Amino acid sequence: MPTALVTGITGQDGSYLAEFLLAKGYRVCGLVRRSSTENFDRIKHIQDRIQLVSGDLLDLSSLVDAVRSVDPEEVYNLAAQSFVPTSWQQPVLTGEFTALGVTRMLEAIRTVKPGIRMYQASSSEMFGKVQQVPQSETTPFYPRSPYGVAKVYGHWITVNYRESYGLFAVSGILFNHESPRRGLEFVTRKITHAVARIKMGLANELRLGNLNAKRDWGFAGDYVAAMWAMLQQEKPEDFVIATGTAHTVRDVVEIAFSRVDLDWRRYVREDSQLMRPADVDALLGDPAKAHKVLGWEPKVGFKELIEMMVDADLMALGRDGRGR
Ligand code: NDP
Ligand code: GDR
Repeated sequence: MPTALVTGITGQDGSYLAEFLLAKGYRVCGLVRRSSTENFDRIKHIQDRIQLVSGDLLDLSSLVDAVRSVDPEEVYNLAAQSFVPTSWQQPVLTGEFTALGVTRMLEAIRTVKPGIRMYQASSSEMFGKVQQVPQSETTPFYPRSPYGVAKVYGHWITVNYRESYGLFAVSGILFNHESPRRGLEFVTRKITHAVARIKMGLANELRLGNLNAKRDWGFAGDYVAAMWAMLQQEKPEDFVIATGTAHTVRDVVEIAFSRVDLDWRRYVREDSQLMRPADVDALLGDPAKAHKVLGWEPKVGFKELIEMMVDADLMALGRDGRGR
């Protein structure tokens, strides 16, 4: 039975990846940081089948201890400060988690067990002000936020440890992926959660920033399969993971409101406070290499994804009245 260590297991992707690896017969261990209250909502349904170890990306010795005690064959480094607007408010902390945290994890692996295969969660935000359309593995980076800059560092340090020390360390450049487990602050979930609240009579307005922003949105459950596939290859290589289609924030709004037969124009307000200092206007991925080499294809389409999220938010609200 192979063993995987997943950092960020309490996050959206960590929870889907843990389910995926359990189904493949893995022993799954997750790194969790200390908190005054437990934050295991996304993994409580599998908690009796996974093992949690404590550690923090800020603390190298905790990572060394975690790698030593778990003794994994594979490490998935998903932990990060992942919300782009927060990265302007906490740029140094974002750099510590999202950039230097990667070096700490690579160092822990190099020191304890260099044969480990490591997946690094890189991001389409690295393309930022895009230099090519669509974006592929060879498109130059131009990040537009402290988060994007930190991810570029994480990406290149992963490449560098591969080239310097021969580690099997790969970087998946994933475009936006969503699900009913997406954090409430990200735009798709903010919209679907608000639509459910408006439908239930609990809210009457949704304030949004840039409605024209375009993203290549897929389903998180599909994307974790690509992470695993990258670590099963003969040689370590980086991959773009995307659907190859893009939509605007306005498209998300239209689908979500029409799912519950409401006219979005009556509820949505543009709020300049929610505009970013420097936004990423449009991202579109080219997943051709992943299709060819990994045999990876997304299964859930855009409309189906947004409707799935609206339905889940409606169900959750019906269940506990708060949608959480
Ligand atoms: P989430 O924000 O849902 O989860 C982030 C996870 O990181 C949480 O489990 C969080 O723990 C953990 N974490 C944060 N800081 C630390 C730390 N200092 N030490 C240990 N753990 C920490 O992110 P997603 O699941 O959406 O994304 C997973 C990864 O993929 C991230 O690196 C993100 O930047 C990247 N990514 C995501 C994309 C997406 O569209 N979702 C696209 C491309 C890349 P806690 O619960 O304690 O806060
Ligand atoms: P993003 O996701 O920044 O692409 O990062 P987010 O859902 O936050 O924003 C997408 C686009 O929507 C516009 N937008 C709004 N965004 C939010 N959050 N709230 C709003 O009210 C709003 N109105 C308009 C934004 O301006 C932006 O253009 C996500 C994260 O998961 C990163 O960790 C990951 O690396 C990238 O996706 C790929």
